Amino acid sequence: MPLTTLDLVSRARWTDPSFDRRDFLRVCSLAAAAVGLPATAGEAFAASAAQGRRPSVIWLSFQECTGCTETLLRTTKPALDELILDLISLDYHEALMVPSGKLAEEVRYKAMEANKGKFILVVEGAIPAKDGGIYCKIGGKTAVDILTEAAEMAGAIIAIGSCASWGGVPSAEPNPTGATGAPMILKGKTVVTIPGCPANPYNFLGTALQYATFGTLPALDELGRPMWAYGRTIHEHCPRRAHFDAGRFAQQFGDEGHRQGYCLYKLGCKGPVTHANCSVQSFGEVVDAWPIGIGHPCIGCTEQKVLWSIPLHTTVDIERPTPPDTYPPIHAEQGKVSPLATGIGGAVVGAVAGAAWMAAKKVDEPAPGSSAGGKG
Ligand code: FSX
Ligand code: SF4
Ligand code: F3S
Repeated sequence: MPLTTLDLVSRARWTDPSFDRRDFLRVCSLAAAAVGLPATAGEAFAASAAQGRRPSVIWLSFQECTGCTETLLRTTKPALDELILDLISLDYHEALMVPSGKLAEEVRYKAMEANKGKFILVVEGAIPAKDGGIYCKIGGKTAVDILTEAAEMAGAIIAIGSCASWGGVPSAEPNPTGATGAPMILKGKTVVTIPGCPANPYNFLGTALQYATFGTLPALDELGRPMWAYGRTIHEHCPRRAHFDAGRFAQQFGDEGHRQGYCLYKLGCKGPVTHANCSVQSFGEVVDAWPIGIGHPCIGCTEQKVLWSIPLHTTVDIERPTPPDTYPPIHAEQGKVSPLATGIGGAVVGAVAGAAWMAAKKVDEPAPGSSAGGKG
């Protein structure tokens, strides 16, 4: 099998005595922490990679802008070189590998054969299904055929980005190529989807590293999205939420409210109906590197039913437009306790004291059936 440049650099790095293993362990720990896994997962990543068990990754690219790869290029925990040289074996990626044409295809087939049933198949970009799939062909084969064939041999399938998850930008009306997502082509197979346009690289890394190390996939929602990353809406943990609750809204781009960092709901923010974690996990190491962080409303890029379906600056209905009116009092009078609290406190103290008295009583009493007798 012809070696790729990545193989050569990787092997040189592993046999280089100056390569610092502690540094490597640090990288693994950072990777685990960045994706919310416990510190022990970092040690497991490192042990797994040190034993040469770096999983083979085959990365297919179809209808896309390469933004998903671009964001991955900018991570620092781990940096891409650390990821592809130390943690995984990236055996095929058109944008990052040196071979091209026939040689690249050969590399892909050999890697898939050698790692059959074990490799991670990453799909970036939508798949055009209209007219026999003729709108995207590589090496004479349609994207539909390439994907179907690779998926049959893969151990895990991850669709990165909204394009691969459900069609994304290429599927916007009138969708001339019949662009759709990997799960729609691979019906019946488990496809982990990491939507986002582009996808948040840490959501991809967390999923890939979990599979690489433990052979498991995270819990997924009904759309194939990892729950740890897509279980809540942006609105639930948005740093501007306090402004929303207080009724402070930017009314126009550039107005005083916008400059003050007020809530962007009235400018069309889709945070209330968009499931994603970008409000707590930025895309890179730049502070506030996410749409709302730089003053633009969320456009719902992780949601098929929002992005390209609802106009960008149209407001959405939200379940709870106002905060609940049942917050507990914050400023209780000093030195006094409410009758209700006294009642509950009394009941609790009474119960504890009563239980203690009963326990003491039981200790003092002779055991039932003992010769000393007693009332029990
Ligand atoms: Fe799609 Fe990825 Fe949007 Fe681009 O490549 S999810 S067009 S930003 O980035 O596939
Ligand atoms: Fe944040 Fe948007 Fe919700 Fe306002 S509407 S709190 S900007 S998510
Ligand atoms: Fe996308 Fe909205 Fe986050 S547009 S990147 S889900 S803030």
